[in-house]
Amino acid sequence: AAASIHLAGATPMSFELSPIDKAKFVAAKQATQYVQDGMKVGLGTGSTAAWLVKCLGEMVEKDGLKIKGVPTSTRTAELARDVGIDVISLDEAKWLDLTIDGTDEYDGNLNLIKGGGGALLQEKIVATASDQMIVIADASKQVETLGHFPLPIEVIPFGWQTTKTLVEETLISMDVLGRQVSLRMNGDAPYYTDEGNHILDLHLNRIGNSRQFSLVINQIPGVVENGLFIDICDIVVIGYGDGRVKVR
Ligand code: ABF
Repeated sequence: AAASIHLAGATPMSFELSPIDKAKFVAAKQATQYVQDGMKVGLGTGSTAAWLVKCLGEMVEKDGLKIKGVPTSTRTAELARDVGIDVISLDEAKWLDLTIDGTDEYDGNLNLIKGGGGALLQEKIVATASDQMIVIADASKQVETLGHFPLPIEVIPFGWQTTKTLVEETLISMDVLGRQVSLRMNGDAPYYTDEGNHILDLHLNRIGNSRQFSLVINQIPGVVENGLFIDICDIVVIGYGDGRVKVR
């Protein structure tokens, strides 16, 4: 399982990948086929999206691909610049041709849970501002029903404990089975998103009606956004550890 990629101006390297990294890499590589000269492309966050950014960087350097990239996090912005992608803001781009991002879960309707990496707010804004959203994932991200992965919701720091209580009461009123809500931590301190907010992780096990759930959660004062991506993703490119790729 050797992969070859040209990283950040260094000489091309060949290296062995673990099956999970190989799966992420081949999904990312396959998704680059949707990227064409002149496109404005939303660049996702996470380890799978990082492969995509590296692959696109290689195409920019080696093949002269001309794209503008709109990153979904400071981490991705840094990586994109490092590999030579022309980075612009969403306000400069206004509208995007395509966004390619990873996910934490996807179901049979291509609805998603995202935000395990903490970038769900920018990811959702950027994906929504795109003509097309492509998700790249290894096969372990596929689920029958969303919710096994804890659902992240971004909340403003002001009164976050009150917001948490309101979220818990909402879970009870919606008859959701799993009701544990935890503040995401970064060591001993609360985690801060790029927007200066906190994240509550909702351990639900199963989200029956994800569309309804997303609407109700976003009504709670203090909640900025949740990690359910409903009707946003158009295509999922699934990579496997043996190098196979499937498109849904
Ligand atoms: C982003 O990165 C997030 O929305 C999701 O939480 C995470 C997936 O990370 P990885 O590709 O490392 O599994 O796409």
